[in-house]
Amino acid sequence: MIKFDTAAFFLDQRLIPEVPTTARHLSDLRGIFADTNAYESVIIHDNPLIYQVASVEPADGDGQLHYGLGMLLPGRIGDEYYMTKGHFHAYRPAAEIYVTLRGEGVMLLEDESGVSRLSPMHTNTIVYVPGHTAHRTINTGAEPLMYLGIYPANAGHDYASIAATNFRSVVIAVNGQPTLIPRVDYLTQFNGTGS
Ligand code: S6P
Ligand code: ZN
Repeated sequence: MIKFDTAAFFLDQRLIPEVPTTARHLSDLRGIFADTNAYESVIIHDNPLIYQVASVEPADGDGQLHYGLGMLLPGRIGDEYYMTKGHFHAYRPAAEIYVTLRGEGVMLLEDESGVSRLSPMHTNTIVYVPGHTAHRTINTGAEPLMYLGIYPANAGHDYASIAATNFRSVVIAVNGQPTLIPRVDYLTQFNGTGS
């Protein structure tokens, strides 16, 4: 049992709830991992927790902020690391700040024209997610990746738009290093050859 450690996080006198508001298991991430054989070989006997989020929504309306404490577990499916579903904000101009509290990872960012880039996530660093940008959190380390995401109250989630392509790039382990490559290249050349 992995502890969802919220005890240290008081913000504006509000304790982030100890009970996560979202928990996604491997079965919730069907279609996300590129190596479908690797996915099926795990899901047939196990359905591990991949990540959970405790979201806090103090108030709605113009100028308000929501925030969420995320915990993304370490692990891999095939050559890919455990990752979040990823989304655009339903209100496209809404930006977001991610503060990494613990662990090692990368944020995969993809703009509306399909251009991708990675932003590193290390303890005590910030990733700025601009508006109009799909974002997926990826744990490349050996420990749980803990992060705080802070976003406008009206941001919302649009999962469907980016699910259509499932991001145009993948992050895979090549010689143990996280590497960004076009999904099409992974599917045609790299599938099953990473390490
Ligand atoms: C919300 C923010 C995070 C994510 C969380 C889970 O705007 O970006 O709280 O919701 O990291 O990711 P996902 O893609 O499953 O919502
Ligand atoms: Zn977001």
